[in-house]
Amino acid sequence: MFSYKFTSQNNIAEIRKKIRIYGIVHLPHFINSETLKILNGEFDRVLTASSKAVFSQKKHPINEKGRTARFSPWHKDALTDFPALSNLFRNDRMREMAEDYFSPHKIDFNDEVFITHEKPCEKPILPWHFDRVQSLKFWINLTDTTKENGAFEYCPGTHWEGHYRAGFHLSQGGAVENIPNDIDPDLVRNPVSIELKAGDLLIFDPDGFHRGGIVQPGQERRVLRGHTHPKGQRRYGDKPLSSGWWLRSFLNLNKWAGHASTRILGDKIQDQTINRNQNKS
Ligand SMILES: O=C(O)CCC(=O)C(=O)O
Ligand SMILES: [Fe+2]
Repeated sequence: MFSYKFTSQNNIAEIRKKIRIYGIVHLPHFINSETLKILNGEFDRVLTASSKAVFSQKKHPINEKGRTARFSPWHKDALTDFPALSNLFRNDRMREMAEDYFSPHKIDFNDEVFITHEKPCEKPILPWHFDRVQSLKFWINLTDTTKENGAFEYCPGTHWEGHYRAGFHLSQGGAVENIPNDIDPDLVRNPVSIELKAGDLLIFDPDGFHRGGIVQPGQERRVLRGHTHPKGQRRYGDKPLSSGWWLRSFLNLNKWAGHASTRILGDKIQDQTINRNQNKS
């Protein structure tokens, strides 16, 4: 069994405390081996089969031979087409953890499940970043996963930095999509490569800095993750006259305030963190 300072018992108060401190919590043995077998079968089907509960099937954006799918466990066909996957991400215990974490704010509990199958590739699965859209993620590897399989990596404690970086950008009148989120490599602190047993549950705040590792020749990585969003939180588009739309307009005085609303940084030490759309590496 793998154990980390952010490993926890299945206890709501302890889970909340570990996510608050580290941005991440590890719950060993969340799924039994019988269910894992069924989930592995549904995993293969969800990437290719046609079902109205699956709303996207694509190549992985970076992992050249990798596949991805997006699935709604709440769609009316979900329970019939993918019963184990749907039941897993409709799980009441998971919901309790998510509600406790965001309380008193309302949530859209696992409104999307993102499924990825990564294959050997020289590039990391994803670069160091934090997510632009706010969420809490429930992550499960369907096979035992080590560094060789491209294990997920996370910098414990950096979720506070990502949280304030995102808030700063938005209050300066930037859009969610344009948040500079691919972290300057010099600013990555104390990364941990999170090796897991199949069926362990990882819950993380993606405001923390994270990336996917490198899948070595002859290896693969099979991942399920449920995305829980705070209800009504800004996404990529801003509707005309919404609060986000006003913040982005010239009426936002922060746009004119220069260094009255920022700290000064010399040109030679500037933060090199860039937005994903500008990242050509
Ligand atoms: O695939 C990975 O290891 C990184 C995943 C990631 O960036 C995310 O789930 O937000
Ligand atoms: Fe991410």
